[in-house]
Amino acid sequence: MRHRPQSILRIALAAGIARAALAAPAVPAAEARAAIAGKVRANAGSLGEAYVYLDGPKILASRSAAAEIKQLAKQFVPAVSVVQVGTRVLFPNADNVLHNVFSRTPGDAFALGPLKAGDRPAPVVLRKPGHVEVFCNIHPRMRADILVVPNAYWTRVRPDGSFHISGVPLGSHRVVLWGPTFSPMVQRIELTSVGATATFSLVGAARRPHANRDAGARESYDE
Ligand SMILES: [Cu+2]
Repeated sequence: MRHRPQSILRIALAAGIARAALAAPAVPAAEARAAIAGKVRANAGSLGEAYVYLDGPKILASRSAAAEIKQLAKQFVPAVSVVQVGTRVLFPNADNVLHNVFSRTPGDAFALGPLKAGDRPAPVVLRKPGHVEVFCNIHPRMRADILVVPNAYWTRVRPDGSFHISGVPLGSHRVVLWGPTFSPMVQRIELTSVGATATFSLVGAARRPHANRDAGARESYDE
């Protein structure tokens, strides 16, 4: 039985590998994370509504994630929303007049058709990250801005210009500053275990005029 010692060796090796596998933790160690802190400089009182998010891989929102933008007093309420990709967005008509809600934003376009007072149309699922512009076919002044973010790493900038996103995996990230009234700004940061800082300046930045429904100005995003 010339091959027997080899078999024993193989078994021993296999046992060794099995032991090594058993010794390894069954669950990989938690991914190292840290916080991104930052500041948006703006002229006093001019910051308005602003958000910071991390551009990167799409992570769908949980199935239960939902947001509501109602039609009330011939306006969309709220006028600005941030939702994670995959979120169901409801557009109930809380007015006594007819509305007709639609978006032509590529990748997230929809048309709900005529909505009577009290109608609650089926939710719209927004699948493409970016800035989605929503209008009403009947009332040209009605407008809603939705920022569809690719993942859960986003926050609203505080009135003093500071922001903080915690629990972010270490590595290189594209930090985006977005608001409905200015062009988005992007900054790349390297997040280490001690954290990272991102600073944006809106001082002197051009205000973005609100596009009407035909202009459809739009940013591009990596996917
Ligand atoms: Cu309307």
